[in-house]
Amino acid sequence: MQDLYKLGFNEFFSSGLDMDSYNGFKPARVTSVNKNSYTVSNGSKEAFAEVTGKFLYNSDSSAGMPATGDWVLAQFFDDDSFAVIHEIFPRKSLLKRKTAGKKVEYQIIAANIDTAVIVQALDENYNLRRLERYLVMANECRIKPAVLLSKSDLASPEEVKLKETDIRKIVPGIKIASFSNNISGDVERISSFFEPGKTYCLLGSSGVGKTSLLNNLLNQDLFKTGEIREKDGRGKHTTTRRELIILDNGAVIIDNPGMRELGIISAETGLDETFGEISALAGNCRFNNCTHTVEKGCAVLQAIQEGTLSKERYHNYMKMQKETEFNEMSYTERRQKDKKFGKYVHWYLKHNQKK
Ligand SMILES: Nc1nc2c(ncn2[C@@H]2O[C@H](COP(=O)(O)OP(=O)(O)OP(=O)(O)O)[C@@H](O)[C@H]2O)c(=O)[nH]1
Ligand SMILES: [Mg+2]
Ligand SMILES: [Zn+2]
Repeated sequence: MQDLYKLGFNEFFSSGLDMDSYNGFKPARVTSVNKNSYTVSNGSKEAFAEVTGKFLYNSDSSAGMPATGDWVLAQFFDDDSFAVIHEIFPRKSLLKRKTAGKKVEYQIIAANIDTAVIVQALDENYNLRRLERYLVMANECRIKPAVLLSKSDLASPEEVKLKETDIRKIVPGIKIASFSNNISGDVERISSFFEPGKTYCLLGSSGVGKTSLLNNLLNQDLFKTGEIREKDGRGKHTTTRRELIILDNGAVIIDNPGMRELGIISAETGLDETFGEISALAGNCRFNNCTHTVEKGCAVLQAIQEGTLSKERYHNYMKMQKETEFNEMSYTERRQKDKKFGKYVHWYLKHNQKK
């Protein structure tokens, strides 16, 4: 059990499932998810794992299946080298995003994350508007965000300071660290960013140096990193699956494939939290149903005019607001259609089984 606590297990999880009724089953943490299989760890050893048929039969969405970072109850075989997953412990948090492309569906990123670490490189990749998008996602999932700025070797110390200050302006009090993977010993300097017993998820575009950071933290080239494309300076999506790794100091990190786009579905809380000052201003608009676009007496527009709210931030807010409204609508429609179909299947089975 000691090893499990090292992996982040705690009373929150152990009190969520009556473990006595699972005689002989043991808790383990999902370290990676493959097409039809998983790897799980008991803190000292990794095992190949599969789910029971019950999972495949019962789960109507990907949220019902184990995700990287999940705590599960499993039955171990063959000297703990193979496991069958029977239950998922109640989750402390679930990080999800809209799937890439036109489909309005959620994709599970990882479970039981304490901090979502948004990684941006201090080159053209640095972008406050994209940062806000990641913040909305983290806040919507009620996961604390933090920021890591990589490739500090490509910017002057003054520039790094300035960028950190700009981020603090939009998210007061957020934890930020800047570092370079290319300066020897620099990653060591920021290693206390990752606290023992906590689980971190590295998020950001392809090529910002997430995996390089992980390798540096582990002090070995364990995972593949990729060259940047000459043409546009972007990464090549070197990391292809989420992977949970435990550092020597006891912090747990999940590396992720770089994200191309970050759409959002229904993110009212996330937007309110990320754009707190805009929500507060909206309360002062003359009309209750103010759209903050053309109305007289709009406190949001007034703030832009007075220069206390930046136009770029306002536009980003409005854009995401529209996007979430649109996606929310199609998502609800889809769910309703799926539900109707589910009911039909149920009815059909009931009426045709006895024949
Ligand atoms: N100059 C500079 N280059 C870096 C730094 N960190 C990483 N790189 C380079 O950036 C490229 C991409 O690094 P990766 O660690 O593979 O990036 P990633 O974020 O894991 O990318 P994906 O796995 O595709 O999401 C590699 O060529 C690294 O050598 C840094 O701090 N400074
Ligand atoms: Mg990578
Ligand atoms: Zn208004």
